[in-house]
Amino acid sequence: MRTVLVTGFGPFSDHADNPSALAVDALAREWSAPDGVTLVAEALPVSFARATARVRALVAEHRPAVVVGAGLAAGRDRISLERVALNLLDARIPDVDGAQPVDVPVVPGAPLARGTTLPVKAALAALRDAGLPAELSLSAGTYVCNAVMYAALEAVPEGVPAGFVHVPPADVVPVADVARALALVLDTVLTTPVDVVVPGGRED
Ligand code: PCA
Repeated sequence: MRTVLVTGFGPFSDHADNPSALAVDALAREWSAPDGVTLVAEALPVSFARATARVRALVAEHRPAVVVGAGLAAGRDRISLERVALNLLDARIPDVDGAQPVDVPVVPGAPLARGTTLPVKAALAALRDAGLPAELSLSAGTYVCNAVMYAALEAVPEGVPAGFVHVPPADVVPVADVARALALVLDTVLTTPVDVVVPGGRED
């Protein structure tokens, strides 16, 4: 049995209903996992300390074959497949525990960046083929989502794909579409563990 770990995030700031947790709930109800695959889905607290500890504990407990995190990016209008987690925290607002780290690393002494190990270009093609608004993103930011992506990439053994998906507010992309996108990301990584090599760079 292979386990797939998918996390969302609970409420924070003025986002009482975090669409990432709602989409992960919908995924857990609706995704038909391939034979031999089980899904572990959980909403994490928007707390630097507790969310990173929890994702590490979930990886240690379940030894997942795939890890996909999801979180809200309120300013984006597309489902964003994150390419890079930074070993840098710079919180614009305090987390739900009141912590507001500024210019400190997620993991002291560790490399500045870790790249996703999800096949994000293959996943992007699958999302676009399904008519979903999607893009690659070069940074998961410097808040709790980035910390969780960095921690997950550090926690998994070599060869276990892990990464992060940022999702727009529910009035921009409906939760059902986000759930469908997460299912497509999982289906892609389970069938295409090595990414396709197609240009993904942009003129920003
Ligand atoms: N979005 C925030 C933290 C939790 C969430 O859903 C972020 O992008 O860091």
